Amino acid sequence: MSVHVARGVLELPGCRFGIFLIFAFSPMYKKIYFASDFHLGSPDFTESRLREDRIIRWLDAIAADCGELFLMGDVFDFWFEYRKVVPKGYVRLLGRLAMLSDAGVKIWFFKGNHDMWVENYFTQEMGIQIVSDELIIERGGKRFFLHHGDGLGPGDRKYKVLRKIFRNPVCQWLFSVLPPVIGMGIAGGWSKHSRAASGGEEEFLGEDREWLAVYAREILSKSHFDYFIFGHRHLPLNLDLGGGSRYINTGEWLKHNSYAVFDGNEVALRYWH
Ligand SMILES: [Mn+2]
Repeated sequence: MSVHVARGVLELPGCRFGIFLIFAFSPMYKKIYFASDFHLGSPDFTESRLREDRIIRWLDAIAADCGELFLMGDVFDFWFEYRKVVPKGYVRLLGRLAMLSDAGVKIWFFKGNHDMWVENYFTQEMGIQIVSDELIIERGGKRFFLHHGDGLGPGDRKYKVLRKIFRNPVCQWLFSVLPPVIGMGIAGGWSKHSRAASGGEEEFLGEDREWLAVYAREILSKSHFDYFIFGHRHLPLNLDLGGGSRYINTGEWLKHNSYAVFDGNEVALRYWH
């Protein structure tokens, strides 16, 4: 039956309209979206649910023209995947991501400093690709350097040590054998002291001192990229790095509701209201 319909469409006199349709719906014209730092779960259930609803409305709005979705880290304020158990909550977000993925949207999930303990659950359930560190891609003839942004650039020595411990397989195994009520309890306490929960305003340090811009310039001295896209900073940024390169920070969704979108030609920083 479907074969007959397809043949019927091709045999229509308005064949050019058919070609238009093929182009109009081809993935070439779909946009690429980048967002990070939803920090779902923080500071409490009620506020997190409101934020989750906002994110859902945004996902619904972009669904029609979204070809790829890059979740650039810290989607969850804490996530730990036990061998057979995952944390409660976030069903709406997970449901929407599953819907998008089933509809053909390629989804990437970057490990953030808050949710680096993802294993294969999202991949198995939703076909989401997990990214551990940086990801270098080329789209529309542009080169992208993508990373959550934690542990890069000068300074932050304490966190860089901590990151090694957090990412150590033995340490992760030790944590995984703790009963979840203890493990999640420790994580909850730590999460309360995190930046997201404190609600402090992030201050722009200037183009020369923003450490991810410093890091990007360092990379640029070795290799050209059109776009560096990071999260983690909790400050939406769109900075000119010179030589046709830009540093975009996707910001966060506690206050800014910011995201980046690539239309096949350039990356723009946008806000969802
Ligand atoms: Mn972060």
